[in-house]
Amino acid sequence: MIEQDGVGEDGVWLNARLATMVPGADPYGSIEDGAVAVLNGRIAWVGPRSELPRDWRGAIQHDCGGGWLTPGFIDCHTHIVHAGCRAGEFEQRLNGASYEDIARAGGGILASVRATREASEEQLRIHSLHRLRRLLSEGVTTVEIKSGYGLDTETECKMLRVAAQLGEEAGVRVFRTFLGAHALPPEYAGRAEAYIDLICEEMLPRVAREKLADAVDAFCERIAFSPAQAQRLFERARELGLAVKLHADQLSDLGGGALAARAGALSADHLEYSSEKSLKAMAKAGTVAVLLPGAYYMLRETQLPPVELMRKHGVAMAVSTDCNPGTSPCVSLLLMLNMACTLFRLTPAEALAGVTRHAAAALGLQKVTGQIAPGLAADFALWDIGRPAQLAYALGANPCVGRVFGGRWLHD
Ligand code: DI6
Ligand code: FE
Repeated sequence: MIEQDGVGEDGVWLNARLATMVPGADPYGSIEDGAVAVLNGRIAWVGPRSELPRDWRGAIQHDCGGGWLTPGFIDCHTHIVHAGCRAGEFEQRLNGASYEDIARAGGGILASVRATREASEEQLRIHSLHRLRRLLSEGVTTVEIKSGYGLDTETECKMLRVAAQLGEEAGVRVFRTFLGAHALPPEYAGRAEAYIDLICEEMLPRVAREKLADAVDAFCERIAFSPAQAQRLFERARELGLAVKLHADQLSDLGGGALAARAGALSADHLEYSSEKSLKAMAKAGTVAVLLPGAYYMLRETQLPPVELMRKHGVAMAVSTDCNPGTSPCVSLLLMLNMACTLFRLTPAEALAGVTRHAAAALGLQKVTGQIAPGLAADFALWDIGRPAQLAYALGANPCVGRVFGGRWLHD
């Protein structure tokens, strides 16, 4: 994990209404006129201001101006590091071509692979930083970044190094995921097993040795890799001590949710076509469902993810941008909150939990961030809003007044 070292001053955050997102009777974990005491970049105490312990009364005070303070947002599924633009494919799709047609004709992910291989590390960093800054301006303090537009050892490593540099530069915690099994590279056309061998024998050991990633992901789909191939990768990832995640059941039901659960995955993502059996297995394994309404919207998908069944079985739901050049060219987590509610029928409180507490769990970071609770990082977003539901309600507004990362104010 790439943690910025900038620990801010110790002090107390006052004159705020808190949406702590701590589970309990109130879905936002609200505290009116709250106070948060911060020591060494971590939350030491949270509660109503009137109950602030005496020892904190002389500490440095940060005035939140009566706004709402939430946990810093977490975007737990992005492909934000990439080169090139695929607006041309968007036009083709509007003229009737499907995502799968374009992929089979050598476009889609492979178009981004060509551009990303050609880009220098510096070019890749600059383009990605531009997108990342926009994402962060909406209160994001943790972001997951995947590789997967290299599909050769050098370019995959280049992407993961850029992801680390971005974390150091932009005031954000970066969780890195190796997604070498995103698509079959042209050099391996017709030889998927040989490519999986390359990943298991060369790419993954190097990624682990150079500590370039925290987790391993795969695209398990008819146009990508089979469940058996994903399973092989997961076994190797586990041997190397890496967590696993899966792009599952986005375009068809290949039992990806159940496969992820069997592997003890942190999350299974997309899930439009998941069966009830998969969801039950995920609930049992504690595998988080990451919902990606941007991709659903852009592909004009009509199969809704089975949200009601997720609720019924107690599968935690996270919400993310899936920021990628093909199916979700999106750098707004606030827009995803709205779409999670309007398209998928989440409540605004469920959507907010999806970019805080549950997004943290999707990265295995529930003991680090995602709630305003003692012991967790002092990662907050401050909002000029009257009630938390406004975060999911407004379209194209950004009421974020500032971010606090590890106890330090960042006015982007
Ligand atoms: N599913 C997605 O939605 C993205 N990757 C994936 O496995 C799409 C990536 C792209 O089209 O570039
Ligand atoms: Fe994705």
